[in-house]
Amino acid sequence: MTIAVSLPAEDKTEWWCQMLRDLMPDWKIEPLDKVEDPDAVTYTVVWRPATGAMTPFSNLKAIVSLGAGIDHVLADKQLPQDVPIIRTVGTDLTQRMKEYVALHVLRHHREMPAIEANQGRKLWEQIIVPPATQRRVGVMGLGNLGSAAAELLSQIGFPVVGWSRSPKELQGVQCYSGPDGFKSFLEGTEILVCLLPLTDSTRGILNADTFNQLKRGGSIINAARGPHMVDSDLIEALNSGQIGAATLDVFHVEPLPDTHPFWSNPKITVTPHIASMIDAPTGSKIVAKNIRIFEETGTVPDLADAKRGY
Ligand code: NDP
Ligand code: OXD
Repeated sequence: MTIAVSLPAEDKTEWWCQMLRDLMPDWKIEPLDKVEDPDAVTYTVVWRPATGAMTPFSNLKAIVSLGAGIDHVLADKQLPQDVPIIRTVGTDLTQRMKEYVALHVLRHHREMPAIEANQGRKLWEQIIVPPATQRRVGVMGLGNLGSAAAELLSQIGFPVVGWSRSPKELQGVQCYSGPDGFKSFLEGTEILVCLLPLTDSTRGILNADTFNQLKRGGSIINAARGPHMVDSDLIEALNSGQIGAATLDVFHVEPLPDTHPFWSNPKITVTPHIASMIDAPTGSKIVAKNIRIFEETGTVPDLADAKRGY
């Protein structure tokens, strides 16, 4: 009974191994690249595993994604087929994302990027913004994270619209769904927040066509995945003024290469994929609980649907 753990950084892998060993003393917990007996591995716990990392394990019962998204697991073209994938989610993850979204929506709403730039020029310009009640915010994705963020924004006072694949009802949020609802969702939206999973249907969804349907001068917050964004379309929309500013937490390549134009664009705020990270002390408890339940019942509530892609 071995659990193989893999994160891109060795020290992080060791940190998670240690936390899981404390919680699961009956299990052998090993870094994935140091596994002694591949046939004994029944679970892997991974964040961005290397291609083919899981092929040696012929007795896998489930793969645990150290995060809400499973795109980083599905990206492995040699992934063993039909092995269930368990997401790692929970109240900490949702709370952190709510904080990030509220912070950046309010930052754009209150024109903080312009005010901060003015400080550098010692410029006393009183920028008067409308109250939140007159600024429509759109949230793409109404799952664990999007629905919690949308409800919080509504409580702050914004008129909030949300968009998901299937129809939803959320307190204080006008909900749209599917490709048919996309146009109405975007129309009149001034601050667009992306909290979609990365799938074949959502890749590149933050593009010129989407930007052109927003209210001119609006803002984009992408806290989902880098490949949702067509980078060149964003730069063009910022140059033309169709988009006023953007906050980006996720990128096609992470860490964002230092030659990437986003770093130096004054209209873009870059954050290093920290909107909502699961830390080992909290996350290991969720992982241990999920593995225990999966062992007992063969399923868990946080099972992803690999065919759907999230
Ligand atoms: P969920 O799976 O709980 O929710 C996904 C939502 O997206 C659902 O509402 C779903 O619709 C909707 N959706 C999926 N496909 C489409 C589509 N084609 N059109 C319209 N709506 C669609 O995900 P989470 O809320 O837990 O997480 C969302 C994403 O956030 C993760 O996949 C991850 O990429 C990202 N993330 C980023 C973090 C960061 O730190 N930057 C931290 C954690 C997550 P329906 O409800 O109908 O199924
Ligand atoms: C996640 C993330 O998917 O941190 O949980 O990006």
